[in-house]
Amino acid sequence: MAQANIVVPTSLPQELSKAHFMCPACQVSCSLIVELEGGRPSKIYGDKDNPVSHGYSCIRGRELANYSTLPSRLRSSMERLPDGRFRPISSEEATSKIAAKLKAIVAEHGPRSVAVYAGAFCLQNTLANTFTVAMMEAIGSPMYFTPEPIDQPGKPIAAALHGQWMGGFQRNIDGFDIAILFGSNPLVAHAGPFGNSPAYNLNRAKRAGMKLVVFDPRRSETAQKADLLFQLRPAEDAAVVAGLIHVILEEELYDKAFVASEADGLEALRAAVADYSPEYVAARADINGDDLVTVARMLAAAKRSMIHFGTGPNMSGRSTLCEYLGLCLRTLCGHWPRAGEHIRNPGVLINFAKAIAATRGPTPASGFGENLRVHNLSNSAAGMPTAALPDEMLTPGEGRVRAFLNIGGNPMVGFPDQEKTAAAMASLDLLVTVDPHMSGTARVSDYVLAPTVGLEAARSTGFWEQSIAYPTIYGWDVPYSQFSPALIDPPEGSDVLEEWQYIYKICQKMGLQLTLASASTTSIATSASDNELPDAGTIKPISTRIDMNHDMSTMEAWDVVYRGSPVPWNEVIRKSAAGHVFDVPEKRVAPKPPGWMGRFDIANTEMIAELVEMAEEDYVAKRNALPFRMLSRRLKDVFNSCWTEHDPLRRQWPYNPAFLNPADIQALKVDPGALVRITSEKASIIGVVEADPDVRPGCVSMAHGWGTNPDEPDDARSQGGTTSRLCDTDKPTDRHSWMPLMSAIPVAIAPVPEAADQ
Ligand SMILES: Nc1nc2c(c(=O)[nH]1)N[C@H]1C(S)=C(S)[C@@H](COP(=O)(O)OP(=O)(O)OC[C@H]3O[C@@H](n4cnc5c(=O)[nH]c(N)nc54)[C@H](O)[C@@H]3O)O[C@H]1N2
Ligand SMILES: Nc1nc2c(c(=O)[nH]1)N[C@H]1C(S)=C(S)[C@@H](COP(=O)(O)OP(=O)(O)OC[C@H]3O[C@@H](n4cnc5c(=O)[nH]c(N)nc54)[C@H](O)[C@@H]3O)O[C@H]1N2
Ligand code: SF4
Ligand SMILES: [Mo]
Repeated sequence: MAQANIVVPTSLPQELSKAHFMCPACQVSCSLIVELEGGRPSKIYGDKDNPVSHGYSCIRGRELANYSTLPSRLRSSMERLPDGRFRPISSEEATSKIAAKLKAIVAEHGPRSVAVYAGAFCLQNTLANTFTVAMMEAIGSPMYFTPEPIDQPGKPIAAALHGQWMGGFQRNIDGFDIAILFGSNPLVAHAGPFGNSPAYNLNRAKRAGMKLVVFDPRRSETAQKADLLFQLRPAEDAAVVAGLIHVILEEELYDKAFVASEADGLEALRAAVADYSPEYVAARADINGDDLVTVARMLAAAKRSMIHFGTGPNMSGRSTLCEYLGLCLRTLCGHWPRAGEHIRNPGVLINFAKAIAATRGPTPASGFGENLRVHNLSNSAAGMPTAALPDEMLTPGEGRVRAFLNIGGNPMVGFPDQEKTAAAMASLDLLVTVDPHMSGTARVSDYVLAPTVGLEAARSTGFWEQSIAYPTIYGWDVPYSQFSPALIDPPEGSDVLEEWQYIYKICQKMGLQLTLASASTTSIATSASDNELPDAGTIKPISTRIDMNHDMSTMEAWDVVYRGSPVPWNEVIRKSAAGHVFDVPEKRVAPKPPGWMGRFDIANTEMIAELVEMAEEDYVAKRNALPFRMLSRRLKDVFNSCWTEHDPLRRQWPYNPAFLNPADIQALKVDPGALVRITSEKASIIGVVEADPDVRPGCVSMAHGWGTNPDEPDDARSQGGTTSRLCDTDKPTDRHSWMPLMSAIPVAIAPVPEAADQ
């Protein structure tokens, strides 16, 4: 274990030292100060001198001090016995058994029978994800799945249909005249345009003159800071964006020169939004039509804007259409970085493609890579369609997925349609989970591999830097990087490895040859990133063939994974223990090369058809079938299903409350704290009522990631309710991603009789 970043200031008592550490507890990589007493962490807080996180931290980061020694934390791997109980198993024995089983399954059923799910704690862990991708390549299986198609799949899919701007997607946070957020709550989720330290960045942008407009059926923490808030009816976001386009076109406010030079389809788009007058949209979404016109005019008058759709609209049925219309709006306003403009972050660890003020034009949204055997699906711009993976496991025949590695994810509560996910997991010949806790998915796994956690492993900000090429999350404005060596050893007597070490061992024991692609030359594996554009000064991939006969050290793994980075990896290690802004030459957007042919398509046939169909649907009848809408949301203290078992993070609620407007609570004749049954067309769950005047009447707002598996007893008050049970993957909302409704789900709510509430 390297302890290079520990400094012992003279002012501290003996035995007490302080160290900097990059928080690995979510994707945004805050810089923390860790106080160590006798080598163990005693206190953690945000580093106020850090140039990007400015002292920000949340309770999850501060609680890392206790994370290693939580009673629920696995100190060794586990094997499930035939009677369903688990026994501890050494990492050597577990990896040997898994390797033997995987080898036999591949030999008998082919490489495609092995699938992997790179969950949140694989994707954001560069070593884990790079080794996972390399393992799948070595096996020869294309079945690599991520959470993206059940998150905001419309982003990359719409970018493919519309065309990506090679001058970059993002701009400096303080550079916007207006930010319009649809169903996104960055002050809690740290997703979307304000990066980490969201309150600091939002204030900074507001001081620089930015106006904030929020569309959310819930007056969220971010919505409370808005200059204009539209507490719209759920799932009407696409109609609202069509309305904004309608006003901008009707009032001729669009950037005529930019549209003429860069986009095709203006007249078809104009015709398709003709029905979406402010009056029609206002009635449909139950918002103020005059204010909508005001927003359209503000947007058109702005020079720079940020239009961001969070998980709310992406999960409520028209993910691709919302994102697509958002891109059309941006194109109509000409709000893309232009030639000569400063590029937000030239990159420390990541080689970003050369920025050019042009688009290559539309690219296929799906239909490439591997075909699934079900629903005529294929790989898509958002990656392999995760919502269809359970069907792929359950459908008999050649090529069926029989072995499943779940690395840092929790499909049993995260995948939509819990009943089907449970059946799919039960159908497997081998289910392996890499997780520090006995999560819902771990509890149905054959093997649970116990990883190092928190301060026990070295961490790098590379993932967050990658996000600059990617519109879901939002990197930094400056070439910042932090590398933190491991600070502590795992608790004595434990047998835990880093995720990548498990994968490496399994591959060694399977006799596989790994070739690792440098993360400095690839982008997030599933995203249609600028790096993949062949005309834009292509980045040549760097890969390293590993000598599989040697034991790789962590530092060697990092070295390989960041080979070829713009700032040499050794320099990053040397300078960035506390986080460092590197002196990287500024880059600017290059002009469009002469004779360039690519143009945006602002009238994609499929999208125009959906607009027409949406205008024709009987939205009143649709609305009235079931009275409530279940809205997806995030809770401040927990991260999806993580840390829901850790007391300090359950201090406010030991379950996921069903937030309802007080008027609805009264009409339901229940009291706050009572249990209610929430029933969708698919299933029903129990929720604990919490009054929240900020929730729009007719909506119930609930976080996912809680609750038990279908064959375990429900206990809403201590475990919460599993909202994914309400989702129905037999009713997809998108043909590319197969995502079903995961927000704005029609539900009925009824009191649970008191006798049943024990
Ligand atoms: N503290 C914390 N942070 C997290 C997470 C967490 O669990 N906890 N999860 C992480 C993950 S995996 C992700 S993907 C990001 C997500 O980050 P965000 O996309 O910002 O997610 P939320 O905070 O859930 O905000 C979604 C908002 O959408 C609203 N909404 C729901 N349905 C609709 C609709 O139909 N239309 C509109 N306009 N709004 C709607 C909800 O009321 C809610 O306020 O957050 C990440 N950060
Ligand atoms: N109904 C509904 N469903 C949803 C959503 C929704 O809003 N509503 N949101 C969707 C979204 S946006 C996402 S991203 C997915 C979340 O999808 P997942 O990535 O599948 O879910 P998490 O709950 O974040 O699971 C993380 C798991 O990692 C484990 N873990 C924590 N720390 C570590 C670590 O250091 N190493 C390893 N190996 N494991 C660790 C945790 O114990 C947990 O079991 O859920 C999706 N599902
Ligand atoms: S916001 Fe994320 S990175 Fe920052 S302290 Fe919290 S969990 Fe850690
Ligand atoms: Mo997510």
